[in-house]
Amino acid sequence: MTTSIIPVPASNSENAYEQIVVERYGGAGGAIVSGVDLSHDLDDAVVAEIRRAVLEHHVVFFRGQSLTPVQQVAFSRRFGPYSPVPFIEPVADHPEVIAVVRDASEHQPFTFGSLWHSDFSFLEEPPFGSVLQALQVPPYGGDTIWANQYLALETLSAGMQEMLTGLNGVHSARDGYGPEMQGVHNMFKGMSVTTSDDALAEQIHPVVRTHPETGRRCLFVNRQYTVGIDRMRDNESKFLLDFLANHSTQAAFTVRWHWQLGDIAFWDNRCLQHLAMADFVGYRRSMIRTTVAGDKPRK
Ligand SMILES: O=C(O)CCC(=O)C(=O)O
Repeated sequence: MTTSIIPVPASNSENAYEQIVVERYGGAGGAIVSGVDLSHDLDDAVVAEIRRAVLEHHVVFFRGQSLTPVQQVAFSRRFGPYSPVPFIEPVADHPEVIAVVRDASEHQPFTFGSLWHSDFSFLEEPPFGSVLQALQVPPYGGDTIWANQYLALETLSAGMQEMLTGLNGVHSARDGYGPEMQGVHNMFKGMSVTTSDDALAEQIHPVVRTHPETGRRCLFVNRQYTVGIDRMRDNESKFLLDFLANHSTQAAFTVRWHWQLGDIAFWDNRCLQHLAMADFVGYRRSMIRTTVAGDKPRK
């Protein structure tokens, strides 16, 4: 028997926010945070409440911020050191910032990040957070969608959860940044990506991880970077990973954001997957991303 899908209440009045305004946005996660100007140096108390909002809601949205790259780096660093972003050329003069751009001339039905993933889960220490700011948005489309991986785990049967708890996933960048993918990246006109044999390396992470800050358990596999299950045959891995990929990204677990200029999303990669929609042919979409370091996933 599976349990029913009941989104977890995100916060309660005993823990009201005092420094910022936090309004729940989606049923499966997401909150809009207001009452704060991220271009300023933030008090520790404000930073602590933003972190709390991220932990409670998994992804938070700030409207109308318009940060410079330097300000975005300063904001990100309040939540931890910079996480390396191999293969992607950073923005000139801003080594901690990458551009996520789709040019108006690109007509392919996919874009950077359009397969479900948790950012760079192939690293030994995958990032905690990503901060994405909209610099140029299409008149329609171009949304980002996140899927709540606490719900993905909690809605599986006890038997399936028990089996998954004993398993480890094999993560690799090979299908994203292996040399044979260079042709695909060359289609992304506004980005400079260099594929390499380094992408063939593998990392083992638990299929079910315990979030280091909330202590809650969630699924930690994704379509883009989880290439196998440790100690399983290929056909067994594929069967299980296909099931988990479909289960973990079902609509009931998702929250979707339609971008406006100056919006910022700050999300927790440890308990979310996400993807970008490529449904705005003929228009340019331009974002900048900073990435906050995380730690080695543990059971
Ligand atoms: O452009 C987006 O909406 C998301 C980009 C993405 O997937 C990423 O930065 O990891």
